[in-house]
Amino acid sequence: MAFDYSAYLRNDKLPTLWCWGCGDGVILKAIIRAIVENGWDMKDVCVVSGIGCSGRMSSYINCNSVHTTHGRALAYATGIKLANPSKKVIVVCGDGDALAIGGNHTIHACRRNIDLNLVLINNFIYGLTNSQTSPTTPQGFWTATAQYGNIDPNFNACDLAMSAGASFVARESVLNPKRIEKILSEGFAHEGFSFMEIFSNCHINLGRKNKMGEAVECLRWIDSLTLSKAKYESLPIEERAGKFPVGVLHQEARVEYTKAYEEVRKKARGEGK
Ligand SMILES: Cc1ncc(C[n+]2csc(CCOP(=O)(O)OP(=O)(O)O)c2C)c(N)n1
Repeated sequence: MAFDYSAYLRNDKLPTLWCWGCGDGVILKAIIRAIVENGWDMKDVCVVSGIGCSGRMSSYINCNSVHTTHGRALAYATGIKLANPSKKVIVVCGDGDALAIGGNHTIHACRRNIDLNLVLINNFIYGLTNSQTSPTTPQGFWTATAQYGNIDPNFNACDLAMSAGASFVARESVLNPKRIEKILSEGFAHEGFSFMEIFSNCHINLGRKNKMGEAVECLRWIDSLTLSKAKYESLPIEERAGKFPVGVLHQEARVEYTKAYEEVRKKARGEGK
């Protein structure tokens, strides 16, 4: 039987404000399926988002939600989780939101290993505001702020998350909705900071402006960037530039922040050792 999304959506907010064919819709459905797979009660789930096309996610899922300021979703989410450690907190950010203005919050959330689930929708551009360069925009691409081609080197967000200490790191692309569901489901089940990057198509504000005439060309371009972890690791280092492995890239058990914080609270109350 077809999955009934309507029970998990704010149906009065539909249709979404996203452009036709935007990958954000694929990710919205995968988030819902991963919540259901984990057996989470929607009353216990909180979706926190920043500002951007991706930020609209918190408006559409029918649960507790906060649509916060640009770049500060993880700061809000950290407060929500510390005050309510039993709640399941999902944070949805764009590449600009989580890696530019909010980059600082991202690295420190990874370092603390707080039990938040960051879904980073990487469409390689500032989508909502019409095509400014983001930290993941490839070199040479046209953007509204780099009209002769972007010269900034882009960084690999999953490598950044691993170096900063995230205990679950994974990547997929909107070309594989079932695999997105799988990594989200595993990331949601993981205790600690889960960093899940999804490559998504902004065929309007990235593709079309970079001479990818059709949405499908933008998807083909995304497909050309990704390969399995095993294939990536078999490549000589000099051939890895511009390629991104997909799947679960890192998972470890590490002390979770709200648990450590509870110990501090006990000590402060004179209950600890
Ligand atoms: C403090 C602040 N600076 C700038 C903006 C304008 N602004 C809104 S969304 C956005 C970028 C969106 O890009 P991204 O985070 O990659 O998300 P996308 O729209 O691509 O999903 C910017 C610069 C803002 N709302 N607040």
